[in-house]
Amino acid sequence: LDNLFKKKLIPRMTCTASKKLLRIMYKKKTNLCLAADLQNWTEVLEVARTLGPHICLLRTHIDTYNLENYYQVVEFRKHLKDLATKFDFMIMEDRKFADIGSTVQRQLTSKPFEIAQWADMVTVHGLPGPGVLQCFEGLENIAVVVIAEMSSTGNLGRKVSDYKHECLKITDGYDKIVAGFVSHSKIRVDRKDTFFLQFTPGVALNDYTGGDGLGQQYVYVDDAILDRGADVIIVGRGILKHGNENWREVAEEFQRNGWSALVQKLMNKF
Ligand code: UP6
Repeated sequence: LDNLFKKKLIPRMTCTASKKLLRIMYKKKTNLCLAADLQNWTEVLEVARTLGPHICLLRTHIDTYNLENYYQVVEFRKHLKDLATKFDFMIMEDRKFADIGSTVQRQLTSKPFEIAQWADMVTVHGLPGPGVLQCFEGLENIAVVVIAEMSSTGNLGRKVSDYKHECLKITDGYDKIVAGFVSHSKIRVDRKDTFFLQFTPGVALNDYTGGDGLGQQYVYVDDAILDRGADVIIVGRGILKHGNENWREVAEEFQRNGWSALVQKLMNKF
C-alpha cells in the first residue's frame, strides 16, 4: 500500500491540492468527506471538531450557515481553518459555480465570503465551458473540482449525451488547477498519466432505504467505490441525521467501510 500511494499515485497528481489530499487520506486512512450541512456556523465548527480525526475533507456550503455579518464570516473561517490544521483535513466549498469566468472570479473574491481566501478547493459546473477554469489561473492555493455528473434524479446532465465526457474534456490544459470530478459513475480521463480524484455524493450505509423526497439518490459505500469509481465519498445526512452523540460512531463506520473498499479498488486497478 505504501508503494502504491507514495510511488504510483501521489507522483501522478499534477494538482498540488489533490496531492495533499491523497497524502492525508493515506496518513489518516480515510476517504470520507463530510458534507457539513448544518443550520448554524457554530454547529459546523462543532461537527468539524468531533469528526476532524475521521475525515480527509470537509465540504462547506458557507451561504447556508446563518452567518449574520462579515465579522462572523471571518470568525467562522478562522476557526474552521484552525481545526483543519489541527486535525489535518482540507476544506472544499461546494459553491457549484456556473457562470462566465469574469463573474466567477468576482464571486470567488468578493465579500462577505471571500471564498478564495480560505477554501482549498471549490466545485464548478462544466456548463459554462473552459472559462470557468481559466479564471482560477491567477489564484493561488485553490483547486477546482468539476461537477461531471450529479446524483439527483432527473438531472439534465444525464439526459444530454456526452455531458459527462465533455466536462472531463474541458479540463484539458488545466491539470494543475483541477483536482478531480464530482460524479455518480466512473470517470475516465483519457489524458497522459495524470490521476484525478473522483468525489461521489449521495452515499449511505446499508441500513438505508429510499431517497430524501427532494430528488437525492443514495448508493451504498461499496457500490459508490467499487462499482461507481469513487475515491472520496461525500456524506452529509448519513451522519448528521443522527444525534451529535452518535456522529463519531457513524462516521467511523463510513470511514472503515470506505477505506477498505478504496484499498480494494486501488489494488485491483494499479
Ligand atoms: N451534492 C449532491 N449531489 C451532487 C452534488 N453535490 O448531493 O450531485 C452535495 C449536496 C450535499 C451533499 O449539496 O451537500 O452533496 C450530499 O448530502 P447528503 O449526504 O446529506 O445527501
